Amino acid sequence: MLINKEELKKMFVNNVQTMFGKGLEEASTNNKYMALSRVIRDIISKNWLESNKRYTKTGEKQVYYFSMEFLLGRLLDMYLVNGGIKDTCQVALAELGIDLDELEKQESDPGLGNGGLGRLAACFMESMAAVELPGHGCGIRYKYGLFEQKIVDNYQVELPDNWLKDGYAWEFRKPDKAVQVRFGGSIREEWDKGRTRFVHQDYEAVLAVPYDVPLVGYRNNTVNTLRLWSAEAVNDAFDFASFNRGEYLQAMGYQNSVGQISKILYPQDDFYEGRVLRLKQQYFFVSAGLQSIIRRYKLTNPSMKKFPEKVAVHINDTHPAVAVPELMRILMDEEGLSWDDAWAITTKTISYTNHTIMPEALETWTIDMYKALLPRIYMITNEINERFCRMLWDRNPGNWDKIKGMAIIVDGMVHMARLAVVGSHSVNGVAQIHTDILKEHIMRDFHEVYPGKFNNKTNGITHRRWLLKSNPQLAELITDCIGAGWIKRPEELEQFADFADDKKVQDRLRKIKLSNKKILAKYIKEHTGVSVNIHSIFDVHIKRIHSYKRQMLNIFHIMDLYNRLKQNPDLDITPRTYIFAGKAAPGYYIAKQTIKLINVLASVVNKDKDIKNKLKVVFLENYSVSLGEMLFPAADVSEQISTASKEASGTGNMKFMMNGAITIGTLDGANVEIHNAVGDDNIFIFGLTSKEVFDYYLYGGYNVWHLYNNDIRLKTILEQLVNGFFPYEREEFRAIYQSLLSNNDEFFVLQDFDSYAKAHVELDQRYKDKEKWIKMSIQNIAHSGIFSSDRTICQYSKEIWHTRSVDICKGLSCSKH
Ligand code: 26V
Repeated sequence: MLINKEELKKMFVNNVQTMFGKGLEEASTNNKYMALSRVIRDIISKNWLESNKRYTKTGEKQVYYFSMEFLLGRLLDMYLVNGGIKDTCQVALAELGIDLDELEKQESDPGLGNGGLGRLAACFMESMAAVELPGHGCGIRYKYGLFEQKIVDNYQVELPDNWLKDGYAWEFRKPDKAVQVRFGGSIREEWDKGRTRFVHQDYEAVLAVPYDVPLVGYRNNTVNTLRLWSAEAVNDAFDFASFNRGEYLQAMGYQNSVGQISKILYPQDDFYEGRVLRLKQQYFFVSAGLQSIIRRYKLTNPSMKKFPEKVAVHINDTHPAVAVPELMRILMDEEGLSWDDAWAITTKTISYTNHTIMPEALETWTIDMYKALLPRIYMITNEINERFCRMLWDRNPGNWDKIKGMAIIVDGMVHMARLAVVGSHSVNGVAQIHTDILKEHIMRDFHEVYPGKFNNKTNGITHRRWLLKSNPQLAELITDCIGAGWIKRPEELEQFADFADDKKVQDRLRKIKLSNKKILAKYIKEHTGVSVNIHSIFDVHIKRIHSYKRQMLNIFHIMDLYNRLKQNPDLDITPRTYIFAGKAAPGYYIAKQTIKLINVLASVVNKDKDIKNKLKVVFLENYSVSLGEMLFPAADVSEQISTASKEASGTGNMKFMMNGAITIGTLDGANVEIHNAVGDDNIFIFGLTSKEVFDYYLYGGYNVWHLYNNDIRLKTILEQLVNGFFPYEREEFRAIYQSLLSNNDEFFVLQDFDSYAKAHVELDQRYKDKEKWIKMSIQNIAHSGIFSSDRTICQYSKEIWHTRSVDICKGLSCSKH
């Protein structure tokens, strides 16, 4: 983006006056933030227009990434960095006596996602713009994002996330692009000119209004679009008519039910409940998104035949899987295509990513609900199912069990993952081990039928947000060593390994880590009151709280360390600060108890003078993208300790690595590939392998009582949960105790305890050798390039979407050329 300092100052001061009627002296920090965002908005809009024009002119294939969640994080700083105007802006403001950092903190951090899946979508958006792909997002503009978490009396308390309360600077409402979405009613069949017409009647119509957010590429003038849909009442006429008929309550009921659709993000992740509102949300944004894509396509394309050559629709997990029957509906009922033509177009257009193998996350709807809410979509889904089952019958005549295990509609339920596999041309997992598990276990039968559909795309993260923006000192060090090429070509980070033995680089890296730890320590003190030693190991475990992610294993290990320190305060361990953050789904009792246990343990450990400050435990409330940006750069150790086979990929693991933290982890998800990238010497691997886990599930042989009775450390810890060691929670923690002992420890916490503890001993010893440790850190940073989402996106583009990049400023004068 092109702007000079003086221009920027002028625009900024002018905005303060015109927007707030104030001079600079009277303006509040928020006023100034709003005024600055307006300047940036104006600059971005120019490139945005240009990008869209260029896309139309070149007619290149467009990608639409459909996702229920986009966990964007704050945007102002990313816009400045990617637009190449951060320095200009910083200096311009400084000359006006304003600190840019302070203004940036005014921006709300929209929590429009639960965790990994939503954050991945946001990283993908950033990378698509960076590699100049015409790729856009389609989702929901939730009025309330994921709840704000507070810790009160050691418990998690949920508050609404009212991220829109002061307005949102980066959205552009586009009422002229609104479309209608229809729910309920019934289908009447009419015979019309030799074919059946399906007429949807007595439906409830909802208006989907788009709010567009610009996605700015790194110094390339590309601006893509994230289109978030908001639900509104169709028009006032309905209300007036009802009022006139005295149907006030009915009219209000309609308004109310419409408002619900885009009101709130469901706060579970990896746990599915068949709520009708959730299905409504899914169909709402999918239908609106597809309608607007087709509307745009038809502006320049006379026939639907070429649709798959011009449009790729990617569905992020099964949440948007109704895209399959919805696209069929539009192509047949509105565009007049035959079933076969519509099916060919639909399957060539849609591709699907699976993000979890957890059975409790699989989406299935009861036929009754699906049919009542989406009658025409149900008919089409039924037809897809029948044709699919017939094909299966031809392959396996008489094998009902097999067909039952694969049918899209069976036993009164509609199976969305099956619909997504059958209705798409590509199904991918998000890390090699995850894809292998899909092919060999969870989707084995489907893989047999469609061997060519399945492929792997290991996740990635945008190194611009997670390194360049959030760890500017480290970014500068890397650039000083290897030049700035890595920002566009993250694979060049590899060259940083040449500096592993360079004492000056080692020393600078050590200082950078320490300075990031200092910033975090200050935040910890301010938010929890706990003073932590910045020379202790910062051991960080941040992610959603879930049994399979095994925060419990970490807690048990801390309890064991504490017990040993109580026995021997002179125990030779490096002082440790254990840092946790993460939200628990509001209805997930054990997860909430886990948070309580961490907090209670913290209060016992942190005030105990006997252990000579060797251990500190903190839980930071309200984990978010912004908090992550402070935590990853300050971590020494990254906890990635899920039960092998359960974590599809993980992306936090990549953020830590990129910031020089060392992983202690199981061979699960992308940890396996991180291990391959850095080698045995630069990571601490422990625990059961996924094969061993599967074998236990299949053949049995695991007995938690055996471990309980034979490992005194475990027996002690488990008893401490219920024997008054935590005096006020004596009865409360019995649920955790029981979940482990009565349910035979579903996630093998006890089984992996010993090898986890041993890995920590090794880690502690390695940390004592300062030089070895810093070399490990350099190796991790240097080998993190392959985990950039630029790499991931290029693979999706080449192997799934078949899209090409578009140079927005070809032939124009811009900052890139
Ligand atoms: C599932 C459900 C089920 C219904 C209720 C609401 C809801 C919301 C989200 C989800 C998705 C859970 C799947 C998920 O987040 N998977 C994570 O995806 C990451 C990106 O691929 C990956 O790194 C994590 O390992 C994986 O757990």
